[in-house]
Amino acid sequence: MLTSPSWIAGLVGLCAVTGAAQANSPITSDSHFYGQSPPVYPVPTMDEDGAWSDAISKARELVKELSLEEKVNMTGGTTSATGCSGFVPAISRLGFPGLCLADAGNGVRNTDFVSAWPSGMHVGASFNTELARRRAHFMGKEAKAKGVNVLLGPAIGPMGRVVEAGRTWEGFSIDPYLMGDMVYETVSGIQGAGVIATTKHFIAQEQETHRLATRQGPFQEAVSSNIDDRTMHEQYLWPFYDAVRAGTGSIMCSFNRLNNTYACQNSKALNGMLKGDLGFQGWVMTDWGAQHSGVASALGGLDVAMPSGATFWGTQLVAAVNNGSVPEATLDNMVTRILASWFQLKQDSGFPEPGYGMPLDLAAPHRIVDARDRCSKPTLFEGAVEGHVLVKNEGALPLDGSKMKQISLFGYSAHAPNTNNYASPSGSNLFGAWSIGTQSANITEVSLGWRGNLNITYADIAPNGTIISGGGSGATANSLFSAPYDALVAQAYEDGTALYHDFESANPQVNPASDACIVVGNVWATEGHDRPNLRDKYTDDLILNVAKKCANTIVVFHNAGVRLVDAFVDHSNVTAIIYAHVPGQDSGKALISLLYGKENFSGRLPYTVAKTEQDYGAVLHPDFQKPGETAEYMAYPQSDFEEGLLLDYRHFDAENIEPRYEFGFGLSYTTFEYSNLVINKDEDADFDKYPTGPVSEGGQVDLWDELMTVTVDVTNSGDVDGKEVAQLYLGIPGEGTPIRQLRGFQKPSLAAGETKKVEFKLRRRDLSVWSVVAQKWELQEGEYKVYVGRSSRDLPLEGDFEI
Ligand SMILES: *[C@@H]1O[C@H](CO)[C@@H](O)[C@H](O)[C@H]1NC(C)=O
Ligand SMILES: *[C@@H]1O[C@H](CO)[C@@H](O)[C@H](O)[C@H]1NC(C)=O
Ligand SMILES: *[C@@H]1O[C@H](CO)[C@@H](O)[C@H](O)[C@H]1NC(C)=O
Ligand SMILES: *[C@@H]1O[C@H](CO)[C@@H](O)[C@H](O)[C@H]1NC(C)=O
Ligand SMILES: *[C@@H]1O[C@H](CO)[C@@H](O)[C@H](O)[C@H]1NC(C)=O
Ligand SMILES: *[C@@H]1O[C@H](CO)[C@@H](O)[C@H](O)[C@H]1NC(C)=O
Ligand SMILES: *[C@@H]1O[C@H](CO)[C@@H](O)[C@H](O)[C@H]1NC(C)=O
Ligand SMILES: CC(=O)N[C@H]1CO[C@H](CO)[C@@H](O)[C@@H]1O
Repeated sequence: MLTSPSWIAGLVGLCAVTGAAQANSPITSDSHFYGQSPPVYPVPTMDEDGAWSDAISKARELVKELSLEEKVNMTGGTTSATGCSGFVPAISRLGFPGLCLADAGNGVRNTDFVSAWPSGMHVGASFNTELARRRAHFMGKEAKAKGVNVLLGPAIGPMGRVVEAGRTWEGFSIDPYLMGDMVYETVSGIQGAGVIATTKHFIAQEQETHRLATRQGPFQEAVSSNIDDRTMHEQYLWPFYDAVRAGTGSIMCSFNRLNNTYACQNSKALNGMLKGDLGFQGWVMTDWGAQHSGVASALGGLDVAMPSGATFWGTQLVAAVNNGSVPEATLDNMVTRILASWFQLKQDSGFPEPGYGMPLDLAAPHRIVDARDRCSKPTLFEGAVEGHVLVKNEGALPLDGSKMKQISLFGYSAHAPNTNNYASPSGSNLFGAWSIGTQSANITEVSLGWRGNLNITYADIAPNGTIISGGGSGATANSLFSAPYDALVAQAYEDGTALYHDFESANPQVNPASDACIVVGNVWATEGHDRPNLRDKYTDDLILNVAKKCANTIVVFHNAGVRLVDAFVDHSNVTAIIYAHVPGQDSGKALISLLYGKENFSGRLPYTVAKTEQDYGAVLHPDFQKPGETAEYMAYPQSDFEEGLLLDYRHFDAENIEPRYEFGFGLSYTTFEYSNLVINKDEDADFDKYPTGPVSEGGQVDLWDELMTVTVDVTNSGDVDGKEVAQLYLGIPGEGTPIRQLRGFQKPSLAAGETKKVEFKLRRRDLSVWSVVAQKWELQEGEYKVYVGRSSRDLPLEGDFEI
């Protein structure tokens, strides 16, 4: 994947961590920095007059009272007598109680009496921003009740560049527009409940393989994501604009290097893009252990080192301020940002003691803090329902309970796991596992061996029961949950349906009297490992073995990532296929309601399902060291984002590859018709080529100006009520622009026969491309194409306009 041999030669020098900042050198040519990050110093100051002005002045007053040691203390985590994942130390004499930081973006983890929310990918599949906001609000409320000041989520990176990546399920979608809308609502919801959101990981950590540097054994730096400026803005930075616009109080920098400089000391990324161009007012904290330097990270825009400042800061930062290597004003800025977020979220009054409901040892007697709000139940349920995507239905669904004499249920993922023990050593329950053991020879075992320094065996499915989230720090802790089997038993009981089940055999017997056979498999993914496969033979065979004997075989996957289906999709006895994603605690209840038509499927794929692995191109696997590479290369792994903007459906469109199921696709129990496309320029909209407004949170303020309005009529043309995801794609003129890009979606609820007018607002950013020369978002001259319809490939309405 190397594009330049000179790169290897320069690596050692480039990768060396320099202590002192380079002077503000004028940047004349982008190409000068190929594979490197340009220096951007100093750290921007905060915006005195913006939405944070009160909080900033209160924070400044407090900072004046602090000694140098106290200030430095706040820039590093400390241990605490709580189960919080991280802790910013208190300054008790001034009434600052410290901050409890806890995992993560799908609910508070590592504790009891909280809810397991649908995971990010499930929320993305719902295409429902209102639901995303409600979920975030209740997640924030639970965090607050537990005394969690800072929730370590949402995750919008990885975005899903690498199809096999292990953490993609934590984020909403590979599409930047969908990701951006969802993170805006999520940050707003969490912070609306009084808790600081941590949008992570900044930036371009797209694979688990080589995400960490190794200092034991063969020396190795973390992978470097090498990204051109335009791709950075239009893909990876895009949703961070939305998160900052929503006022995210904190941002977590990532493990990887970016253009060969560690993300947590990358001055171009932190000072230049985040605190400069995007106008971010909060604080940047490291991922756990992602700090790699002292002076360089302080000058490069980092504010807090987690889990501890002792490695690079602490007494050394005190020394660096005393000898002038780090200006005291820079330290003041770091501490002001932390305290300002605390004031901004009004945590200085009425907030529980940090870590109040986060016991250190869940297995020992402890204070019971039930954080769950009864009012959140409909949100948990609807959240679970709306992330299910029905992709095949040959008359099998909905099931009519009165006609079901007998149903057979198969698959290791249909039942609850053997244990659900949140007091387990992994600090969570099964879903907190970082890898899962393989207890059966039938489970594909893959040694990642030469793929990286990870030498682990890793199962691509979770064989011990259903999954409601993926694993690692984004896993959820659940107080209880509904597995498919549990919910089906309740339904069968009502209907008097006989239930046959076998969760063990790979080739189960099928009672020929079965009216339907449901096979439930899963796709396991977790932080720390990329996935070995997009399909596993064990589950494919199980499905085929059932389909051989059952004319009505319904396949369900709980999938924490893309799952291919071509081994069985065309089998005439496979009558329905459902991507159930990672639905959280109401999993079984939601699935059974959908199967029986009490609810309608309304989820759409937030990614593309290919026919074969190869169709994804070079981004299928993580980049990894190839056998035979030089030792030098092995020490400095490189990942060149050469595909640029052509990810997922943009790639399939550009290469004219027919996907199995395209981005945005999903079936319903009803049908929808589109008509009446109207495209209007808004009155007094300003079509200057570049935005001219000042920078506020989320970049130049006029990036968000609405310039165009598109309306269409959507009709429910079927016999039952349902929700449609109406999608708008733009073909933006100009060089290097993808054929179509999502730039609007709406989810109207339509009674049978009903028609509604759906409106899409196109903002300046939606119509712009990032100009590398102007370093601004630029409107394009020429003809813009507008497509509206049901998915990225089913677009019955077309129009255009000129700028
Ligand atoms: C990374 O390098 C590319 C190629 O020179 C450049 O376009 C881009 O701006 C750089 N980005 C960062 C964050 O350093
Ligand atoms: C720094 O924080 C630690 C707790 O982590 C505390 O024991 C110590 O007193 C603090 N030092 C100062 C100077 O505030
Ligand atoms: C200042 O102190 C820091 C931290 O101990 C050290 O890394 C740096 O080299 C010192 N700089 C000078 C100019 O003495
Ligand atoms: C799965 O079950 C087996 C035996 O029943 C056990 O050894 C293994 O630890 C379990 N794995 C997980 C992740 O719970
Ligand atoms: C990985 O571990 C296994 C057993 O633990 C060992 O046999 C194998 O050689 C290791 N592979 C590599 C590439 O280190
Ligand atoms: C594994 O598969 C073999 C044959 O493919 C079968 O005989 C055996 O029962 C299976 N084991 C389990 C635990 O499913
Ligand atoms: C479909 O299922 C029926 C049993 O109901 C079986 O007889 C038939 O062979 C199956 N079809 C295929 C293609 O396996
Ligand atoms: C919520 C909703 O719209 N439910 C409808 C889904 O479709 C069934 C028929 O399959 C209707 O009965 C429900 O009213």
